[in-house]
Formats: sequence, C-alpha cells, structure tokens
Amino acid sequence: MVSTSVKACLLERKVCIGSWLQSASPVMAEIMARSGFSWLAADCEHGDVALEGFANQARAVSPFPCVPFVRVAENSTIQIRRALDLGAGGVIVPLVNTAEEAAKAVSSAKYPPAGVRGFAFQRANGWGGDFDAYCLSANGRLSVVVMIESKEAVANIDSILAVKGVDGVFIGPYDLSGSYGIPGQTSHPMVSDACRKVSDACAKAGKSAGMHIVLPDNAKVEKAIADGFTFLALGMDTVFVADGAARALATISRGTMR
Ligand code: 3PY
Ligand code: MG
Repeated sequence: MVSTSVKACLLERKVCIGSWLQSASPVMAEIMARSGFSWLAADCEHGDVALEGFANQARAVSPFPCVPFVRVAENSTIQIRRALDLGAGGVIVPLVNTAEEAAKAVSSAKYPPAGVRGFAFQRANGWGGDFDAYCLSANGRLSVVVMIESKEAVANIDSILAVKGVDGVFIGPYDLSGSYGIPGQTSHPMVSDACRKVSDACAKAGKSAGMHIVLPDNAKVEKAIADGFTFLALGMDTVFVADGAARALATISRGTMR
C-alpha cells in the first residue's frame, strides 16, 4: 500500500520533495498528491487534523505515488501506533530533544522485538487481509523522522542521530527560532548556524536532514539543498490556497471594481 521510495531517499540522502497538510481536507491531500509531491505530512500537532482526518487523507492520496506521513501530536507511543495503523508510511515526531526521546519514538514505531508497537487488524494491513505480509515488512519499510526544534536538540544532535532506526531529522525553523529567543526570525544567523550544525552532523552520520520551508521560494529551496537538506517540505495546503486567492484578487484592478 505504501511506496518505499521515500524511505529509500531518506536512507540514501537523496532529495525528496513533500509538503504539509494543515487542514483535515482529503480534497487538498488529493490535489497535492496529484500535483506530484512525493510525500505529504498531515499535521496532527497543530490545527484540527485528527487521526480520523488523516485516514481520509491517506485514502485520498492512495492512487498516487505519494507517501502519507503524520506529524504526530507529540512523542507518544499511542499516537505513533495509531498513525501507522491508519496507513502512515512514516511519522515525523515533534520536539525530540535527546537520544532517549529519539529511542522512544523509534521503539513506538517498531514491532517487537525491535520495539513496542502493538498488533491489530487495521487499515495499514488491509483490515487484516494483508496482516502477515505487513507485519513482516513494516519495521524495515516505515520511516521515523524526528524533529530538531530546540537548542537542546541541536546540542544533542550527534547522539540523536546515533539512535538506530532514526531515518532522518527534520528542522522546525519556527520553534527553533523561538528556542534561540528570536521567534519567527528563521533566517537569523543563530538559526542558520544551528541548521548548519545539524546538516553537518547528518552528513557525518550518513542520515538525512530535512526541513520545512513554510514560505518557499527558489532561493530558499536552492540554499537548503546546497546546505545538505534533502527531505524538504515545501509550503502547505493553507498557504497555497491563500497565495492563489491573493493572486486571483490581484488581477482585479481598482478601475474594474468601480
Ligand atoms: C516549526 O517551524 O517549528 C515547525 O514545526 C514547522 O513545521
Ligand atoms: Mg514546530
């Protein structure tokens, strides 16, 4: 059910472009999958996307080569288990600050003996129809990406990356800027230095570095790739709609409205 190509990109540090779903809309998910994103993350940390909403988004993207991810609400064994049970191809776990927290995220995502994920007939295994095959392959196929969004996480980056089963890390630029006392200043040198430290550590550890470019433009995306970031989320459904609406309205000149 889930394409493995995103996992391969993570393991091979290849550029892989996804985006973000801030709304619970399966329509947005379908349109964005159709437009060619390799992965889409349903944001269950912020906003109103509940796991039920994610399941419908996963159904909407299933005809396309697009892997549904969940950014879970928190580093919780049950949240991670439920996201994967509903068919997530991977989880993005927010606010992971230490190797112990990274190990908890990995363990939550893996069936025993590697971890503590529980077994159930669920959407991910065709409601039991593909149970055996799914359970045998899930640990190797599903992705675990942990978010680096604090000073503490940056300080601990080498030990976080050393945790077996962490497929990559993902910078949350806004929380990171907040943690450095410069909220919202995602281009501030302190944030750039932190990003460089994370990307250098990833290169050394052979793991993928990712980031969310919430308001993408050519320069930001090219810089991120040049800086070694490969697992990139560009924009989000809500921003795309707002941009399109503003562009449409901008075509109306003042004269036309008179
Ligand atoms: C952040 O910038 O903190 C994020 O989590 C973006 O997704
Ligand atoms: Mg964040």
